Amino acid sequence: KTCILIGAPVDSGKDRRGCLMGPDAYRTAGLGEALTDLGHKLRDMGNLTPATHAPDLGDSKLHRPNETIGWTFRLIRAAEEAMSRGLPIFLGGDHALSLGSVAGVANHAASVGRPQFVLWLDAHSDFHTPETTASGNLHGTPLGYVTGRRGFGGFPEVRNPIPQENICILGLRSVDAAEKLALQGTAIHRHDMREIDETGIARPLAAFLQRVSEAQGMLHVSLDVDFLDPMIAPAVGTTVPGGATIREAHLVMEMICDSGLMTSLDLVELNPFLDDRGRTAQVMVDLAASALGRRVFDRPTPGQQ
Ligand code: DIR
Ligand code: MN
Ligand code: MN
Ligand code: MN
Repeated sequence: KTCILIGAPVDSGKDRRGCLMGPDAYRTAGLGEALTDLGHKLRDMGNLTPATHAPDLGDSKLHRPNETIGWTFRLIRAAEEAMSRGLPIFLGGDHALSLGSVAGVANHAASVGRPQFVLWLDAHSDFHTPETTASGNLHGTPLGYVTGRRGFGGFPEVRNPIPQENICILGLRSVDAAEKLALQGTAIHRHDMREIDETGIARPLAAFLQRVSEAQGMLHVSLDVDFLDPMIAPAVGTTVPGGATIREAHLVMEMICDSGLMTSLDLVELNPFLDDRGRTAQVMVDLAASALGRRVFDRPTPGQQ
């Protein structure tokens, strides 16, 4: 595959600063070398900047909405362009980058006549709108945006909303009341940590990958650092205890790789300012490598053939 690294140092999606250093931390941790070692071709587009936007004057309940709008315009275009040339890996940056990355890849999927699916690996459901968010942090809104929820005035129009049933969220353990209420009325597949404890993480994931495969869909994977347990991934502003273990996370990535379905990837919410000698950046790089072919021995995934 040709992997296209797209640095997206988005830091406007929440008030705690530091995610802007994420793209360079992934490069420093050896993401490019890991991918070329696996036999992939590599293109690094460097770090993007947001499209021209109005200044944020601090007069909104939202945190830096105009800068996030600028990023969304820029990233939609970057995603559309990259999809025709390879497999884009969006190096965040906070999760607000996914308003643009997901909307952009969905436009490409529509242009080639294939359905777009999204796997969301996150402690949070990120299903707010600018109207329902309590924190004012737009990193809590990308799934609301890309499914076509109302309330995103000033943002680019979502030309190809992701159908609810094409979305699967794994790892949930912090869902705000307004999100819970809104999610209850949807067909979004959502699996909380209790379910993962009870059934294992492979079961809901295999079922989802099966649906993507049957529909011959494109698959965007959005990996939020806080999907992982804070013990193994401390470098994120919104840690929630009780997250995925290192082995659960690698299994997810290895199953994604075996499926052959992934067409784009976000690595988001890494805040290198909070890291411990680069270990979280390294875990994220290793997970990306698993998703793109690194393994100990080849074997069929149990339950899939
Ligand atoms: C919270 C945090 N639900 C909010 N969201 C995060 O601000 O809306 N998403 N951290 O990953
Ligand atoms: Mn998130
Ligand atoms: Mn999260
Ligand atoms: Mn499901």
